[in-house]
Amino acid sequence: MNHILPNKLKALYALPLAAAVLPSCSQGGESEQQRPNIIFIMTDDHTTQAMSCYGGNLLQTPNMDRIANEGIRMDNCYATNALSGPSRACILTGKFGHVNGFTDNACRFDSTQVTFPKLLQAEGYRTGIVGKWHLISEPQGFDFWSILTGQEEQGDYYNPDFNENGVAIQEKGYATDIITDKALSFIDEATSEGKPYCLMFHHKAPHRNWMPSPENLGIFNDRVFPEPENLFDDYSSRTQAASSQDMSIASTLKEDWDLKVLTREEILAGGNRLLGVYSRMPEEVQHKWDSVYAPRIAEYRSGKLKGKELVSWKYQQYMRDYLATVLSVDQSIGRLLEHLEKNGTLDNTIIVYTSDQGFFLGEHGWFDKRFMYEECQRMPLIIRYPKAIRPGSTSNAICMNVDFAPTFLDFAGVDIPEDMQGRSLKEVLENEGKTPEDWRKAAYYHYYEYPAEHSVKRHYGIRTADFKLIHFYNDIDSWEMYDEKADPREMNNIYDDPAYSAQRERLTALLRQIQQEYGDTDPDERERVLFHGDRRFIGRSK
Ligand code: SGN
Ligand code: CA
Repeated sequence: MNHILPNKLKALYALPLAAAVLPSCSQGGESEQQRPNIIFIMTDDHTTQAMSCYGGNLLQTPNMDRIANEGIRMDNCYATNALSGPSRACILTGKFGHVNGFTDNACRFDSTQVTFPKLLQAEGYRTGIVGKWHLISEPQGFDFWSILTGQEEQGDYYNPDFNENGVAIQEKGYATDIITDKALSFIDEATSEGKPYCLMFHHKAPHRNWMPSPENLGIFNDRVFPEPENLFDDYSSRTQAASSQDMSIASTLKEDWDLKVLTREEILAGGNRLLGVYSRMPEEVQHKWDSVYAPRIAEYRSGKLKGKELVSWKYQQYMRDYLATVLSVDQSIGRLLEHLEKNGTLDNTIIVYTSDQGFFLGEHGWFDKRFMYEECQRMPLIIRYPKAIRPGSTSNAICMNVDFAPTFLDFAGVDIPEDMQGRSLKEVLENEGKTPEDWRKAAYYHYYEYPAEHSVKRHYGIRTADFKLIHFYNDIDSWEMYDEKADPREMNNIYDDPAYSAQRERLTALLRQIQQEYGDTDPDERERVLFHGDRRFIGRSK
């Protein structure tokens, strides 16, 4: 019925419909005709293994868990390309990278494209983005933006620089706190105007090089985290793509940047990458930093750590820093929820928490992402909106980051452009996570950034409920296939296993069909043409 109603009428219709489905969830006192606010929280590189609501045993994330417990946890949400810029471009446009033109981090986003914030803005929403943007061109479709700049737009953890509606500014403090302050003041302004709003609330954390806040510096230094059972993976049965990457805990983590085993004197002497970020910290924080990292430096230099023991040790240091930055994000979400509760708008706000992609926390011996393996292809996705979502729901529906744009438009009662390639999740969310009959059977993936940092070969593939099929191409031509139920850690490549030949044929046919459907049929050829995306570093192409 929705598609024959004009937008405004649809918006009015949407809520009573949801309320009819979930009578116990409707909120007394608030106007049922109010269009929902949308707060889209996205972190950078936060993975489900580091969220207690996804069963992770590394740390507690009570505020994220609250969103999941009072809303829905999506268990099969996938990035279409596990890299920041590409994921963000898919989210804004509802289209895959080969269509929106942003295929790797060397691209510049064509901001003249239709995006969901532009459409919401045109329908009376106040729109804002705070934090990481990473798409290089200036944001369009936002009434307010304050986006991180520097280090090729990754921004800084301490005293970060921003582009705020076109003006360069530097803020004092810790990025996660500052971005939260900006989010809350946007919310206050929009709320006082009485307009519905859409806020993209995008943290830098927990991106490399994992610098904790002053309060959380060293907070996990007494903890020993469980190692993933495949920390010492030997890649047997996998293709050369797995063994030729450069993202291992054993050898890729840098002493200065990642492990932080430099003394103050060494940092200040220069010739290291820490100097730039260390000198942004106030002196008292530098001193806390020095004392927190001193025992680590001593241990590292004791000469006692060798071989596997050294790798295990590096894993612990990596976890301590990464998880400490996650803790600040969880605290930020706590602040947000409390703020909305106090101003009375919590239940009329769709709160989404996700990350641009997942991340390896030592699985296969790695950090970083990029591969179409489960840990980083999977995105966390939890959503709270009691007017439509029954608290405590979970869902196995296969969704992708291209679904977010149509979902937000749908909830706002705004027409979804026909050329958006994702599908609205509204129906799934309103039905306690049940997968509709005609839902897609697979998530599509395509990674392009090679040759480049971390040396992950170009590849594409599909993930169904039970299997994964991957084709690595460009300077290799090799396939991997996994039985996800029998082998969730993806250790056993069954592509050439005769017992799976029927499934292999079926999956290959499905992959080709999906590529036809999405118009992604000739990856090598398309790479030469470079469509309407504008690249900054030509060197990263062929
Ligand atoms: C930086 C990091 C990489 C990371 C990319 C992309 N290197 O270049 O480890 O893969 O960002 O990350 S660093 O030495 O500068 O820390 S993304 O999330 O933005 O795609
Ligand atoms: Ca990222």
